[in-house]
Amino acid sequence: MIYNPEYECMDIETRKRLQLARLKNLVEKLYASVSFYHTKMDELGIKPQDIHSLQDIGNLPFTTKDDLRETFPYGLLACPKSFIEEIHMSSGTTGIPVVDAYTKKDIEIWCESMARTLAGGGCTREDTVQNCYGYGLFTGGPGAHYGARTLGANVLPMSSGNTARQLMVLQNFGSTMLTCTPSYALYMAEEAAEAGIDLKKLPINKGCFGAEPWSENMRKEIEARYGMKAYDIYGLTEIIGPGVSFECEAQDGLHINEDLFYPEIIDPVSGKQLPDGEKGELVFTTLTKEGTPLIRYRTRDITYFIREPCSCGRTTVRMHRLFGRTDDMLIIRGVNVFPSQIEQALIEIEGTEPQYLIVLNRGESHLDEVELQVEVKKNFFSDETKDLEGLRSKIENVMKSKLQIGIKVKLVEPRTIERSIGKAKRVIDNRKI
Ligand code: DLL
Repeated sequence: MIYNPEYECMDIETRKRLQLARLKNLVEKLYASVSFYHTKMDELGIKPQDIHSLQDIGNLPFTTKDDLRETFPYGLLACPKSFIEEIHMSSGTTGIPVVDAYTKKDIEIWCESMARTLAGGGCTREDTVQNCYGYGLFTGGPGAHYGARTLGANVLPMSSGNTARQLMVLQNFGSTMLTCTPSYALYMAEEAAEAGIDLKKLPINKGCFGAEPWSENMRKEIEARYGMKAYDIYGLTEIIGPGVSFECEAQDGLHINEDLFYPEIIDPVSGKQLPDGEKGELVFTTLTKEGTPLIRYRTRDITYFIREPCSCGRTTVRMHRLFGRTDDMLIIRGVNVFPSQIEQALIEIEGTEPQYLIVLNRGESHLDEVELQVEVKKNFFSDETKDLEGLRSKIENVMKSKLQIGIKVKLVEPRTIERSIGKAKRVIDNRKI
């Protein structure tokens, strides 16, 4: 279902005109009201009236995570503080967290963008949404909640964790849609199997998963275990939370709500815009926000744009599911490695689960050493050491050929890698650099 065909299926030229009008408005407002942007634009010698076309956005300054941290918590507020009705914060795994402050209108924008998102995954007012994203400062729980309410669906505000209770609710409340991180969806499925619950026999038939990297293999695994369609959804606290982009029934790229969040792809080193189809860093300008609007925010997420028409009828640009982050990129003995590449390589190896942990150490020779812990499928975990040894060296060979570096593989028993109820932790970096 398309929640808002007027905007989602808008003629492309009409949308461009709308984006330009919104951009001009935003730049004028921020130049006048936020000293951070006023100073940055002055430094670059650009005035609001210099924006004549969408291409001119390339002359505007970027905003970075460091800028947000330096102005923490209210430095980028573009309205009186009394207009703020809700505040959210990133999980802030490193350093000071980033803040999104929402006015009434911002919450409405969030409701709209999340209604589009859940509708993309097939949600209607007939659905019962079991929402197991965390509620609180994290945007996942409240975002999915707002979207489900806007669609008129029934929402179960579970939050994350307490898996036994999640399964009890799943069995008894007729939940038809699941919203949580993909790793938690898999964990719940494992617990269900352990408890003898056949998820495929329950009404649950679709889910919207995001907030962390996941692979096609994880999608297949979730779809098979639940008997459902699993959709990728993307967003970040700084821009609105979840609701920035989402998959439709075609499951072929994520539609960006580009009338609300203007996207660009840039070369992360030179900062230059890249042509469609080229992989680079995703950048967003929030076109309609009031509380903490951002110009050209560098997400550090890596993807490329797909402009070909989509079979669903939406005309919005799509982004390929994320390839990783510029800052999650590991540099191992000088080679750039993304955890997602390791995951992608693992899926091709029979006998392994998509559960892994990358442990980095700097050895006595001062060389980086990588240990990849991989869970072996239950039925593969035998006492035959030679079978396991064969699997281990196969994984090492595949990694060597895909990543161009040698890594040590350690096979671990099923369900020994710690599961998370929120975002999964895939890397432990013990290197002291
Ligand atoms: O994770 C918002 C969200 C909640 C998105 C629920 C989807 C579902 P943050 O905590 O600010 O916000 O983290 C944002 O998470 O820049 C990406 O690196 C990563 N991320 C989000 N969605 C995906 C996804 C929420 N579908 C950061 N695939 C982003 C891969 C994702 N990574």
